[in-house]
Amino acid sequence: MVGVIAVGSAIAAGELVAGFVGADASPLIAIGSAAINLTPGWLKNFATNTFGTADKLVLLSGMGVVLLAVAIGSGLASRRTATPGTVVALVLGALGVAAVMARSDLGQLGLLAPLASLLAGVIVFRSLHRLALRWAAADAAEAGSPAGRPPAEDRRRFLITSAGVAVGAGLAGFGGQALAGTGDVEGSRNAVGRLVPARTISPVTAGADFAADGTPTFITSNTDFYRIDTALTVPMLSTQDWSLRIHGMVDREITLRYSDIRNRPLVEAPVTLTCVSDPVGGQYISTSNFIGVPLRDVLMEAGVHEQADQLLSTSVDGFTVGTPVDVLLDENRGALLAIGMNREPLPIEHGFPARMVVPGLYGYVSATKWVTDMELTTWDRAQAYWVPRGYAQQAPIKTESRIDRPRPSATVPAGRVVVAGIAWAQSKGIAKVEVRVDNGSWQPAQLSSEVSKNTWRMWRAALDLRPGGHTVQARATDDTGYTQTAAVQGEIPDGATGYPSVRFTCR
Ligand SMILES: Nc1nc2c(c(=O)[nH]1)N[C@H]1C(S)=C(S)[C@@H](COP(=O)(O)O)O[C@H]1N2
Ligand SMILES: [Mo]
Repeated sequence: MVGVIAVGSAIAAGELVAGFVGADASPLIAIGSAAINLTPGWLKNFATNTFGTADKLVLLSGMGVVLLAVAIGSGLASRRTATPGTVVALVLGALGVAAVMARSDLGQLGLLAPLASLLAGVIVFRSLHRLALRWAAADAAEAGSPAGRPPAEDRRRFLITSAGVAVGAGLAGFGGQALAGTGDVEGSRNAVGRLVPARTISPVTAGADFAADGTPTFITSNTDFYRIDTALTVPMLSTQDWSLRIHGMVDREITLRYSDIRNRPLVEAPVTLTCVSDPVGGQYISTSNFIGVPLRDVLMEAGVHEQADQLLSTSVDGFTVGTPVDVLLDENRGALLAIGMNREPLPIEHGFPARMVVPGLYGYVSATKWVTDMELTTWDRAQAYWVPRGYAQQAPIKTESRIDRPRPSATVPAGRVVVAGIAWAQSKGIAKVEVRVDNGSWQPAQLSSEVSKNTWRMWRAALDLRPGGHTVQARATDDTGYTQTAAVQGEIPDGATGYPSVRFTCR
């Protein structure tokens, strides 16, 4: 019990001080983030594929279980003297200090949180331990000689102090969470208001989806948009605090404030974002009407040197992305420094106040959220976050398709069966989708109207099927004439391939 209360107090003290000096200074969160950054690529991939977007909850729960076990263990090991528990409290505290120090986005004040945590852990453990020993000694004395001091008093003191510390820790922890809350950033986001574009590129037309036949809606709502990032807690950055520095191989370094972006004529364009970790048939793909300013214009203002071939962008939490400069400067590509999705300011978890959006490139090489720094450099001089973790340095989105209906293992009436899904080849465009049943011959599917080469396209095909089990497959062909490969490949290093395949039953 002493061990558990001490560890709880240490965490609570860290949270409370982090509430004042910045949520990211929380030693618990810093250790969790360090764990994410140290996780090898294959394991991180396993975690996202197994737990999806709940992977962070799983990590935090796992940390909780480990901490509880360590707390109980060090309490049990300290039956005689307080030394083992004190050592554990010091080691845990030092881990917190090291994890917070390793963060590049925190000032020196940030260290106060893990230091408070370390002190609280050691002090609470030693104080409660002393009271517990006194009670145990009084107990033993009473057993030995009836004339001894009554143990009831020592027991009462220990229990009351423990309860007081536990309640205090609880209040401190929740207080810290409330202080660090989203309040001011949510307010900053509300203050931006609705974003109205001066120009809409490729407006979404009717007939762009076959939602009635089971495809997603053409535009994904902001709440349904898939989310992938390494951030254990969402970075909280107000428009006031945000700025973007563009430097490196440029003629003139520039720093943009939020108003510098907001006050320009904004452009809006639908773009389908895709994650490299999307398995065949997966859900890490969504489409939004992104609003912002052309990234090309911003880079031209800085004057990009001829030799610069990589843009290394960094988010406020230190995550980095490497993007080919020629793609960003290509007028036809439409790369955006985006501040909005579907006419709203970016949701905080999707990069508020500003992020990059580059059609045709997987998210990890293009879509930096909470972006605050852009350095013009070269491919051989800098490696972005995922590259040393086994992913390709350059990763254009592959031409792929997905079957949305029927669902795997579904049972549908025999006869006319409508198969429907999506296909994508951002920046190239979808020319054709074909389906086949039970390895039969490929037959063309009907395509929805094309909105943009940078978005997904929906397809459907009506089949005539006899009762029994069937397997349907699909394949897409893009506007360059390339047909998606049947070769099965995993997500690492540059995106999964293989025909999507759904097995179902007709009755
Ligand atoms: N700051 C930051 N930006 C990031 C990431 C990240 O981990 N941190 N992940 C990238 C990846 S892998 C993808 S697929 C997209 C996902 O963007 P979304 O969460 O808005 O869908 O964001 C990209 N931008
Ligand atoms: Mo991704």
